[in-house]
Amino acid sequence: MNESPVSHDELNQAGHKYDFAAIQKKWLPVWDEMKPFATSDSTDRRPRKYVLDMFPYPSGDLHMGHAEAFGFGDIVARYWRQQGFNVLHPIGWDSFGLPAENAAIKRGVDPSGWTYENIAQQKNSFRTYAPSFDWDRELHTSDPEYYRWTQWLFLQLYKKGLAYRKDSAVNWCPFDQTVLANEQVVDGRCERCGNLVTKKKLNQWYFRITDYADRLIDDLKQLEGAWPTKVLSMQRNWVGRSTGADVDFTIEGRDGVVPVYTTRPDTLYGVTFMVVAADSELAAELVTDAPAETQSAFAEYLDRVKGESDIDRLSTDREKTGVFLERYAVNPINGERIPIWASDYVLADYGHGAIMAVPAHDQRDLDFARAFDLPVRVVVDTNQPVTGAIPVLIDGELPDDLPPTDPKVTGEALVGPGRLINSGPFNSLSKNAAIAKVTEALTSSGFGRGAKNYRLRDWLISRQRYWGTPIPIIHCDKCGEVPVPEDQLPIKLPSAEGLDLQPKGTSPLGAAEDWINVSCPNCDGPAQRDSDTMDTFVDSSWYYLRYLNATSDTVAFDPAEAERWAPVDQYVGGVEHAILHLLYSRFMTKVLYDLDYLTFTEPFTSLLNQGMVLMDGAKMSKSRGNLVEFASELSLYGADALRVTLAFASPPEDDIDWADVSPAGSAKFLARAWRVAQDVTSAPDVVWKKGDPALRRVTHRFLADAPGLVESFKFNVVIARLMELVNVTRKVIDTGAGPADAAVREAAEVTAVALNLFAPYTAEDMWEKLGYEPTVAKVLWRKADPTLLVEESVTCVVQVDGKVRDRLEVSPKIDSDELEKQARASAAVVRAIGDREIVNVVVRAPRVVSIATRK
Ligand code: ANZ
Ligand code: ZN
Repeated sequence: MNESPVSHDELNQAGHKYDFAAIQKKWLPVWDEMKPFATSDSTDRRPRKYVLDMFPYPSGDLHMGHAEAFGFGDIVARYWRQQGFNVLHPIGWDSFGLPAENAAIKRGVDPSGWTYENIAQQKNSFRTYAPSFDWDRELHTSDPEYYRWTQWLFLQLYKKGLAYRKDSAVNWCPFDQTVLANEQVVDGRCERCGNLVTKKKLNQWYFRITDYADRLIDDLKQLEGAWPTKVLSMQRNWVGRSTGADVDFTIEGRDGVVPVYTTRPDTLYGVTFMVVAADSELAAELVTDAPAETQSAFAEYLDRVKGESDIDRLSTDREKTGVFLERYAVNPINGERIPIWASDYVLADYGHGAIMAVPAHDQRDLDFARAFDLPVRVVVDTNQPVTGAIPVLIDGELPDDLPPTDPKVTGEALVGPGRLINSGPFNSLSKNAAIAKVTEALTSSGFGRGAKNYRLRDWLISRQRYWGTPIPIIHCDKCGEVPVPEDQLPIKLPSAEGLDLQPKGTSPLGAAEDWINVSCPNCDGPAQRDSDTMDTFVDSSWYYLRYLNATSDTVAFDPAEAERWAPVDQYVGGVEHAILHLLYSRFMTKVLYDLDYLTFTEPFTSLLNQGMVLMDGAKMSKSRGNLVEFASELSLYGADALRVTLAFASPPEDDIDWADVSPAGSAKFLARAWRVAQDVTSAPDVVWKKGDPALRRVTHRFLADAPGLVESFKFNVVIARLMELVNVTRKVIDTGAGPADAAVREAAEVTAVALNLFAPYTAEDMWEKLGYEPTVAKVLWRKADPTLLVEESVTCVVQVDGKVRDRLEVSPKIDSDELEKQARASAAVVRAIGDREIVNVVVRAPRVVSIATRK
């Protein structure tokens, strides 16, 4: 940070002091009047850009994290306007959700009142912070004008068979008394309140996102290079596509087959036991004929397993537990008889809930085998090289001096590449070749087939809480589920007055008798509304489209507008949304594409994840006592200094420690820049060309470099360069050609236009001082003059035998070798030398090269 003090002069000229509060007060009403960022003019022919910040959740006032994210988004939005684009940069509120409801219960107030008061406060802070929003498109997801269309969207999915209800064991938070999506369970605990999550069987609404699993992975290709690599892989892992084979095992004394899913069909000869999920139906069935002792051991075990989270169950560094079911399966490939165990490390709802255990090559199976002393058989020799020719077997063994490592002894499963052994006709094939060959053999013999599996589950969208979008379904005894006719939308939330919002496992809406009891749209008989509300991730899965027609009461959004503006060119927000929000928006976009409402399949073309704002190395929080309040920083330093500080602190992806930055230093820099504009004495029509050439070169270098830097999000570098420009300008004013020099005006104007990206108030005030009308936000970026970008050059004379044959324009810093090379390469020089031999070359860089030849 530039810590040089504000000059004496600057501070002492009464009435001419840089006063951020006065400047803010002066320009806010002007901008309110002008609406410089409105995008309502449909005849505007400029090319378009859509710049979007993840909309805030109104839980209180804005915080420093908002200041950072919205500051960065605003730099991008303002930048594209200067580059001649019509930029859509809207704002709204993600205003439904549990925190509002919990806060409302705690304070005994209405969730709606609480929410809209917070919004008013945030809006007020935003006004001062002055991001370049088009306020005419403001939306709140909790307005009936918005959620009417969320309900419409639900109905479109319902009609397509993508919204359905089923009974299932769901994640249940006993504290919040609500269902949680898998995504909302972190380390077995509720993402919101941190309490342990349990399982509960409930009838719930789902969106069939698993139908889109392949596309959710494959379409990530469109985003490579434009989304952070980390987010791309988080998306990929969340969907978790795995490829392998299903193998059909039979069970002694039981009809039919039990398929198991494996990613390693090449290890089929190494199967030494089978494991079924303890909480699967198959386990319950198999144990029924077992001795009473086994049955009670199993029942006890099952009780324990029911309280465990999937994450714990899959963990590799956990002691293995299980119960032998006294039953045997038969391996279809070699007829071998293997014992069947029940354990928690196999999940009931992945693959088929049963596995073929290959302890030699799977760590969890090995841990289990070692715990219960089950056999381990190596079938892939990982000491064998897999490249080169296939080795010839000697006595049925690979010709290897190094015997295969024994995992039963080492405790480490052999998971790497190698060649097959102990595997009948597949011996000596490489692991990868064997995976293909065994799958083929299974398919042709009818014992199995290639298969895929996904970690992704359908999206559980129903919540038993009040403050959300009501699900537009009516339940009729006669007709069953009846969708609410679209012309009856919105189904408005009843007033919270008189409703008990305390969580108790059923939706509070069920008690709103006047609301819940309706007549069936189909048969007119008595019926009831669905009392659940939707997960707020449904609201935010499509909001980027609603901005396009935020006030329409005839459509959710107009496909023609979507064609014009969408997809979003630049999305800005926190990495905490790297999985869910992005996954759901991507899903909804694909659904709307399939329904012919959209012509693109990915909603956000480019993504910027800002880092966090820390204090003293830790995440800010009230309880930790290191909370820096946005409101107090804003009144201490002003919006511009805050914005500059955040942009200057580091590259935007990195965390910022507020203890290490200097908003006061930023304010000083802004005062210096502002003072330069104040000092300019030339008129706007002064001829720049006549200005100080050195200053002009710095100005134009900046003009040339800044766009690329902004586009690669190097905001901190742009500010550093701007500081340099201001310093050089100041020198010319104070000790050089003086304030009347044309180059000083040019530099001041370029500074104002560039500062519009980071410090809009200061920029606007400078622009006025330079003699222009508002607003500087609409001024286009100037093109750098290429003649000012080349380094200064000198003329080098090249002589051959005393005669000047060429003149080269070269850098004054050129070295002798390079200069000689250039001289010898000159066509005129080559011609002058002809086929004579060079006997001497004298180089005096950078001015002269003299070549002598033998005559
Ligand atoms: C035999 C085998 C041998 C396996 C080997 C792995 C290595 P992903 O990649 O996650 O799809 N598996 C299958 N169903 C399971 C379930 N319901 N719960 C827990 N584990 C299950 O992993 C697939 C592998 O995980 C499968 O391949 C299976 O173990 C196990 F050397 O089969 B494998
Ligand atoms: Zn009916």
